[in-house]
Amino acid sequence: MESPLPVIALILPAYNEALTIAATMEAFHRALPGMRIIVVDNNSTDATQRIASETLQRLGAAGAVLSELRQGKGNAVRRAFLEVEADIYVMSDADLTYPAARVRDLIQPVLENRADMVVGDRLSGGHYRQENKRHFHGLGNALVKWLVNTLFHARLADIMSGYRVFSRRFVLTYPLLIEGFQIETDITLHALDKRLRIAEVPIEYKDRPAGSQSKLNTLGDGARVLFAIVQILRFYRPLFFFGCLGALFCLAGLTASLPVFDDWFRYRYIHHVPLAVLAASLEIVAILCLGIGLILDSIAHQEKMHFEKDLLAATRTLR
Ligand SMILES: Nc1nc2c(ncn2[C@@H]2O[C@H](COP(=O)(O)OP(=O)(O)O)[C@@H](O)[C@H]2O)c(=O)[nH]1
Ligand SMILES: [Mg+2]
Repeated sequence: MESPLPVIALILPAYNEALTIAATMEAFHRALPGMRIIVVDNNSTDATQRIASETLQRLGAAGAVLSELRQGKGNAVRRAFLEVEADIYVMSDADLTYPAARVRDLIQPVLENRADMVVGDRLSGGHYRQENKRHFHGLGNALVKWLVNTLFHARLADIMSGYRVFSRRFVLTYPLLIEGFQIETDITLHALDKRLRIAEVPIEYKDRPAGSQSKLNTLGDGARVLFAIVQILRFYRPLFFFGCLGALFCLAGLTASLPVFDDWFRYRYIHHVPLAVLAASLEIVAILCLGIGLILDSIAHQEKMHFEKDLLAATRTLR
């Protein structure tokens, strides 16, 4: 008996994309007519929702327009993951920046069970650098990418692409806690940390068409990148993170203790009493940091054990 055709669902989170939503849906429908199209609208103040519903009808495509009240791309994708049953999930922006025509190339590795997640890589072809007008944005991304690749001994080209394909197993075992925009990085980190297979497919990337606005603000980017780095280290390398913090406190404590030791060796008496108290306190904080790092490290280890068990269970029920 031939196995039934896999159900493929396209998830398009959309917030105020009236200008581009219809063209995006059409392009994907043309590329793969059997695909279900799920648009997750998120309190758009323009006609996104109406246009999406009309387009869905006009194309005669299976799918739905969901409306998620909690704002944020992460919340929208979560809603789709919770509500939509499929064998393969495709995620893309609703802004015409990603090439819909390449969707078959992205699906193929998952279809052939060569990957659990496929990422449309905008960077290898050089298109993103040409098209993306926000340069600081690029610099911050490069820094986070370097950190992620170094921590996980990986060589990923694009960790923040919004064009991705997931296997059903991936979606069923990914705990989506992110509400907003860091969702792409979070998914990549999850895949690396849990040793899921990632395949990258170089794609072309176009800037948004004139008049269409990105929902990312570049102003807060520096802070956002720094925050992202701290979060990554805190969650994925807690011993390293708190160990470094501890080392800093230890060093500060030693520096504060120099005059104290000097007193002791010269006069056999301590004149710098406040400094002595400060030094001792800093060393206690240093030890605390190390202890916190050790505890979190073993919690992370246990989490991984639980995940591996869930993964096995999910895999067994999938068959
Ligand atoms: N549902 C929903 N979609 C969002 C939200 N913010 C952004 N998006 C969508 O997520 C996609 C990526 O956002 P975009 O502004 O293009 O980010 P960029 O590609 O990094 O510039 C687009 O399709 C947006 O419409 C949101 O709060 N809710
Ligand atoms: Mg976009």
